[in-house]
Amino acid sequence: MNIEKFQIAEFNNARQSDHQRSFEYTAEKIPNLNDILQKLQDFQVAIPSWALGTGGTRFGRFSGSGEPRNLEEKIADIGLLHALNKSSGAISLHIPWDIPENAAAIKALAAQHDIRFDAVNSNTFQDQPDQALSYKFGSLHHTDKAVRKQAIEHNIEVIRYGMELGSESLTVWLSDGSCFPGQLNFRGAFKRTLESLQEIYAALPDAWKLYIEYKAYEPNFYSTTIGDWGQSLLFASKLGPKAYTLVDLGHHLPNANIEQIVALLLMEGKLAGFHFNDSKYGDDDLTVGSINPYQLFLIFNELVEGMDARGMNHANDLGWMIDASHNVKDPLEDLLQSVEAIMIAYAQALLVDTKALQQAQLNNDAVAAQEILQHAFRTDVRPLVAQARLLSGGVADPVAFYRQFKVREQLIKERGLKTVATGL
Ligand code: RM4
Ligand code: MN
Ligand code: MN
Repeated sequence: MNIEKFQIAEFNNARQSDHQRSFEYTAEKIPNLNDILQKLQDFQVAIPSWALGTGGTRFGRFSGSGEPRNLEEKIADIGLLHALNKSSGAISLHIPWDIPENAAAIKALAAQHDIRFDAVNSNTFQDQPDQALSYKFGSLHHTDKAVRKQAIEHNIEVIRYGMELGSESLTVWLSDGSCFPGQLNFRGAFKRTLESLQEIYAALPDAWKLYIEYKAYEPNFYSTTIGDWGQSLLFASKLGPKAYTLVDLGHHLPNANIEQIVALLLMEGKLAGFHFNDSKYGDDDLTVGSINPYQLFLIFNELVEGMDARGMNHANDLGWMIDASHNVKDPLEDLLQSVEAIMIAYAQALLVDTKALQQAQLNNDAVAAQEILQHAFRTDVRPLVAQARLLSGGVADPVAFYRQFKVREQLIKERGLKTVATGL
């Protein structure tokens, strides 16, 4: 389905005077308003191809309706999101869930929607029906050289797909690990993984980056071979300048200070980027900002401060992606909420009075530091985010538009009630 310009205009006009009032109220207190609006307009968050269908749990999957049946329909879905919020102009593909059979046609379709190709993701955590050897006991760390070779070749194939589409990074997330004490020789597993990653690294084209994702536990429950940011950074440092550590918010042990991790990785020039989601317990893959928006803000605060300290471009110098998959929400509504939560946290971080905060830190003034941070966090920046979206041609309130124009109902008419998108 297409969203028509007149629908957007009609919807926005009905909200214009309300929006204008709240925007002016917030805007008059912001000295660098235009700079902030421009940064918000530039910021794009990639949508993972596996988040467009209703996710399942290991207990089952309750598929939604009107889900995309192929990659073309997934791109169309992201096109819808981007038309509404103007901040979702990128897609991240997971291979082999979404193989671009005809790369040129897929590229052209994405370009029509103003969507570029973000990192490509390999999958050596599941066995595919036509696969020769099993990943039951790992992939890049496997004790059997033949399994490692198969996993390396898969990653190189994923790079090739990415090159055809214009991606410039490969994200490797491994489920490799062990479930019981004694099952695995930790040093052996590390060394084998390093050797495998070295072969993948050698196959990277010049401008490409390798993103190494870590995860504390699950599906292995005793050890994960790339279990935390220290282990990921160790691999990234040994591999070389094209290798970076990727932070997925749900991949930490409870209460981890993620903002501190981010600050240090940025300082070392080794932060790849993010997989955004939120969690109450572990890798829950809940909507980012739904459980702990303050943490998200604190992370963005470190990002903005740390990127500015290195003269980095907020929009382009790190990889920004959502990585969530739900079993109860309409995936498109969930993604609209996710992007909005990210934009809000980013806007709040842009409001932090950095100089005053640095002074408070020098004075060991914890009270002033808290006042400064929470002043930014408690500012209602939704009108700023909406203004940036309107300036880019999007809609004042994406979720309200989606419901008012019955987008899902239209998609069900086009695609049917019983559709299942590839993914988790
Ligand atoms: C993993 C990890 C990866 C994602 C898969 C689907 O937990 O977050 O980034 O590709 O899930
Ligand atoms: Mn992830
Ligand atoms: Mn995950």
